[in-house]
Amino acid sequence: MPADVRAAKILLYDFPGSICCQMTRLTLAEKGVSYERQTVDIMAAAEQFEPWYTALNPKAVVPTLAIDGEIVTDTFRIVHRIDKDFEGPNLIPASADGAKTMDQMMRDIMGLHYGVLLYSRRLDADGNAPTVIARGEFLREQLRKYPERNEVLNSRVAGNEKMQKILAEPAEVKRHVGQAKALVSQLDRALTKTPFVSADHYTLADTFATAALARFRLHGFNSWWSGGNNPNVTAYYQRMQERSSWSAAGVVDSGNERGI
Ligand SMILES: N[C@@H](CCC(=O)N[C@@H](CS)C(=O)NCC(=O)O)C(=O)O
Repeated sequence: MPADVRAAKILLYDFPGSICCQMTRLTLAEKGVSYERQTVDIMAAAEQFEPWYTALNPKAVVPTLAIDGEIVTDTFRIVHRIDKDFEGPNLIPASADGAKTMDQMMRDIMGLHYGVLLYSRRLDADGNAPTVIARGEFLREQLRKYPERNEVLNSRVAGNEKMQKILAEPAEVKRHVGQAKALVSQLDRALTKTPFVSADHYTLADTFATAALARFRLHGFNSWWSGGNNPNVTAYYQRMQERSSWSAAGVVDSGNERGI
């Protein structure tokens, strides 16, 4: 049963530069949903590990959406839920096949390793990423301070070590960057058929594609769709920037790369 848009209190636990939060804010904006935001500082203050937040989101990640107090986690589930529950334009292709293809495209976009894209551009002369090493130390320090948070912190330390391993291996870095570049070509091919990445109207996949392209641009990979490369994406990105949702959602594609 759709919630009453006017009556429901919608609260997004959010971090401005987070790609998943930008996907969610784009969905809320495209759907015309009014909502409040509460920033969870996932960087310096590491608020995602605080017990009040892990009680809402046991994986200690943003975003989390509260709909009249009901907690929804995981970006994929959150954006589908927003589309289902609220009035406004339908953000899913009408046909079952179209909806399936859209979901797959969203999973392809979500499956990229955005951390590798960021830090591969910032390796020192020895091939290390000082920020990633510092983050690992920070996480271990958090673990010493808050042993009761060990489950979630241990998995984050493991993720950090895995990223350090990937960054130390040029072939692995190349593979991950190549996957992101291939996704842009995939979007370009889709855009030869329809003006949006999954249908002839804006869908949830466009929220994912827009946030991903913005992230690639932020990291300096925008040559992938300029100078004649992937021209359909060039025009599409321009159109996405011109939509009111772009500024309403605060999409970040320039400035401080660490604000994510
Ligand atoms: N699968 C999760 C992933 C969410 C996620 O990784 N969020 C990042 C920000 S984009 C985060 O909160 N990171 C916190 C951290 O790394 O400690 C989802 O889709 O909600």
